[in-house]
Amino acid sequence: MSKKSLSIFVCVFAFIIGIFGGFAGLVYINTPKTDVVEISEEVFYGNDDIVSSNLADISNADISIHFLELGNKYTGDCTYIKTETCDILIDCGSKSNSVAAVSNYLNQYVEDEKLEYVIVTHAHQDHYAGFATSGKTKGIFDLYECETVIDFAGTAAGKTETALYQKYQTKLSAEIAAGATHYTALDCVNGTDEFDIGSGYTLKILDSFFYHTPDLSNENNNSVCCLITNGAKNYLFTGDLEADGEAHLVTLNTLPKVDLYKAGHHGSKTSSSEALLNVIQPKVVCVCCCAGSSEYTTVNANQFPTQIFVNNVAKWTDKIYVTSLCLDYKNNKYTSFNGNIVFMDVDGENKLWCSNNTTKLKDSEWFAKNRTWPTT
Ligand SMILES: [Ca+2]
Ligand SMILES: [Zn+2]
Repeated sequence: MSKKSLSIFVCVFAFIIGIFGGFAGLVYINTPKTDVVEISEEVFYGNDDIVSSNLADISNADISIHFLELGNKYTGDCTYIKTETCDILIDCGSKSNSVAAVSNYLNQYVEDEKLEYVIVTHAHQDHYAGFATSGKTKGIFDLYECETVIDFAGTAAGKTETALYQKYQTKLSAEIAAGATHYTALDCVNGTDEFDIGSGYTLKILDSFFYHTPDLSNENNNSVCCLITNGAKNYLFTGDLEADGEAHLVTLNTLPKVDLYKAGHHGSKTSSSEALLNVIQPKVVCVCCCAGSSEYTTVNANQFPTQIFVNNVAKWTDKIYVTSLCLDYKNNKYTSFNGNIVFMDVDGENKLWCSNNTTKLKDSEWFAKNRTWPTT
């Protein structure tokens, strides 16, 4: 064989192997394992079944709540909420380069380049990087007119000297100079804490101990917490609030049972405590994370969503959904878990649409390999 035909042969061979390997990989990722964990139905609390929905329902929904994938392997939060009159954004992580994924998504729904409400829960990169850009990198404040911005009342020690925080303040100041109304969460609880967001819904900024006395050692506890409610339906967002903050939250506020709870702190073992869950008794729980990632720990059970989180939530619901899945952190491989998760109220009915699938966490292949469902 000549050198040329040998190299053509090698190329073609490599191409076929590549196609075959890719196909085998896809089949591997998509094939459900047969040893799915058996679940005893009496574990559950008689939640209404959520109706799986289709994309068209989003435009008919009174409210839609979207938990977004962030375009990289890093865990972070970004929640977009749409009513008939308002576009609301709670956080924009995980990194400044997530803004591309987030804005591509938002632009499908935001018709006037205006976000009526923006909430920045706390000064951690995985929540506010998308607001804290500089130079040519456009952030949320550059791309959208943000009408009302509500952010954290305080930060941990030393935070205000960091470069990211200063970028955030620069962008926020510019947005305020351009006409935005700005409140800290403490301003809200001392003044106006309820905002009419249309479709009969109210955004209520909840009271939290750490607005008044910032947690100087744990930034997560400085999270802005809010409830979206129309009296019948309730949706709770607590940022990365930790168990001690949750204990204060339930004493400072009269919390209702909730239809939807954004898992605190990405499904960490230090949030979604019994004290909170016993009060809110969630029907559906959405986790913003890249599941099974070693970003924060190599201890499997403590990787988001953690085993302790599963144990705590399982008492109330098996309807747990997760945005993204980490395949290989070191080699930058990640994919969708449920994908972009959209929870909706359509004429009083809770509906769910996900860009990848609506498989419950406990029925997933990842769960069978990495978590167990409690049996009592
Ligand atoms: Ca708007
Ligand atoms: Zn976080």
